[in-house]
Amino acid sequence: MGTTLIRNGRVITATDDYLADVLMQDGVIHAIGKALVVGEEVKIIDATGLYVLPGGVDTHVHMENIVGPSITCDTFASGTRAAAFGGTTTVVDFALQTKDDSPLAAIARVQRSADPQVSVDYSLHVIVTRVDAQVLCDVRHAMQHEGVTSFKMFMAYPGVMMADDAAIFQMLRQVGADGGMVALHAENGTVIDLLIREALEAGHTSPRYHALTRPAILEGEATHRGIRLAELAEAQIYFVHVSSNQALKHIVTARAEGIPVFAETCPHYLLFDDSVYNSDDFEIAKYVMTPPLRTSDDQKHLWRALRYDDLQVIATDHCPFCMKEGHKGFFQQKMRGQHDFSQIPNGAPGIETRLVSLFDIGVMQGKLSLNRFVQLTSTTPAKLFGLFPKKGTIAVGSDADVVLFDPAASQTIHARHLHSNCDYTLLEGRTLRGRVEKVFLRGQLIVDGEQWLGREGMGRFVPRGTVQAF
Ligand code: DUC
Ligand code: ZN
Ligand code: ZN
Repeated sequence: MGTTLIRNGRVITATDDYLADVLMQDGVIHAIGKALVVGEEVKIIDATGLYVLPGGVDTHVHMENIVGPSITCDTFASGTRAAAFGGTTTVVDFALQTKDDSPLAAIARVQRSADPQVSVDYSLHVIVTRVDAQVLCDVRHAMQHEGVTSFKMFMAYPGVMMADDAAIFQMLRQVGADGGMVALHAENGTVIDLLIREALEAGHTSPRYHALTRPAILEGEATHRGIRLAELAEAQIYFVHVSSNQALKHIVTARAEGIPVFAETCPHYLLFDDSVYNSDDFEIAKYVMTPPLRTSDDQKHLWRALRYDDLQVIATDHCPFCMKEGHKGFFQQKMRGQHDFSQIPNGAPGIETRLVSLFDIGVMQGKLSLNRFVQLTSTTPAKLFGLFPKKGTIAVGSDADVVLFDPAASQTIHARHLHSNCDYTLLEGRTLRGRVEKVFLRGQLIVDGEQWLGREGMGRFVPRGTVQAF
C-alpha cells in the first residue's frame, strides 16, 4: 500500500486546529508534524488552504433497506459512493431482524449483500423487533463475537417493527450492562396509527397529513417513556432523529439528572421547517420523512442543543426513495402514496450533502465552531458507537480516513450531479459554501474532485467496541 504525505493542511479535529503535514502509510496515520521529511517514493499532496478533516462517520443510513413493499433506492454500491463524495468514510446501516429470524442471521444476510459492494467502511445496527431468551442470547453473541454493539428499536409502526415497552426494557437492561447502545425511534406508534386512520376516513389523503398525524407531542411522550425505561434499566440510551423541542426537553432534563441519554438530529431538521407542508401538491412527498419536519421554533431549540451538547450527533437518516416510479429500475417508491399519504415510504436522501450543508448553515453562519462540526459529524458518533479512535479523528495510529475540504469553494447542488440513485435532493438549486476536494479511505485516494477512484468491495466491515461516552 502506498505512502502519501498531505503537506501543509489545516488539521481540524474535535479538539485541535493547527497547520501540519500528515503522513499516511499502511492504511493508518503514521506521523503528524511540521515540515516532515520523506523519501522520493512518497506521494505528496499540497493541502495549502485546505482543511484536513477526519472522514465523516454517519451512524444512521439505509441502503437496500426493505420497508414494507418498498426498498430504499440506494444499493450499498451507490450509497457508499455517494457517502464518499460527501466526505463520509464510515457508515452504520441496519440489519432487520424479521419475524422469524435471529439478529445473527440478519447481520449475516446484510453482510453478504454489502461486502462486495461497499466502497467505504461500514458497520450495522440490528433492528430488534422481537425479544425472547434466544434473541437476548444472540444479542450478547453479536456484541461479543460479531462486533455489533448497537441495536435499534421502534416505538412506532405497530404490527410491523414496533417493540413493546417490556421488550425495550429487556434490551436496555442487557445491552446497557454489556456496554452497548440501544437506539430508539421514539414516537407513540399506536396513537399515530389511530390519527392516520381517522385522517383517511375523513378523506384527507394528501402528503401534508403525514406531518399532521405525527405531532411532536407524541415524539415527546415516547422520548420521555424511553428515558424512564433506560433509567430503570440503568442503561445508556440513544435517540435517533430527534426533531422537536417536545422530545428535546426530556433529553435535556434527563441529562441534567445525570442519566446517560444521547441523541442525534439530522440535517433536514436544521435546513427546513414545516412550512414546506403548506400545500396539497404531491411534490411535498419529498419531505415525507419520519419524524416530519417541525416548526422554526423547534429548529432554534435543535441548534441550541447542538451548541450545548444536549445533542451529540448529526447523522443523515439517509433513507432515499425516488419520486419518479421506475427511476433506475426502482418501483413502489414515493408515488405509491399518490392517493393515500400513509403509503408514501418515509425517508429522504442526504448522505452526500451532510458535511457541506452543515458547514454552510452551521460553521459559516456562526452556529458551530469547526471543532464542534467535526465532533458532531465524526468524532462523537465514532465514540458512541465503539469506532473510536480507529475512526473519528486524525491521530497517529488511527485509520487514514481523511477529507481535504476547501472552505473557500462553493457549489450549487443538483440531484443529477450527486451519486445516489435517488432522483431528487432536498437541496436542489441551493448554493452551499465549502467543498469536499479529496477523500482518502485507509490512505487510498477514492475521491479526487469529481473523479471516482474508489472500487466496489474495498470498504470493510468494521467490528465495533462498546460505548465510549464518559
Ligand atoms: N425511521 C428511520 O430511522 N428511518 C426511516 C424511517 C423511520 O421511521
Ligand atoms: Zn426511525
Ligand atoms: Zn432511519
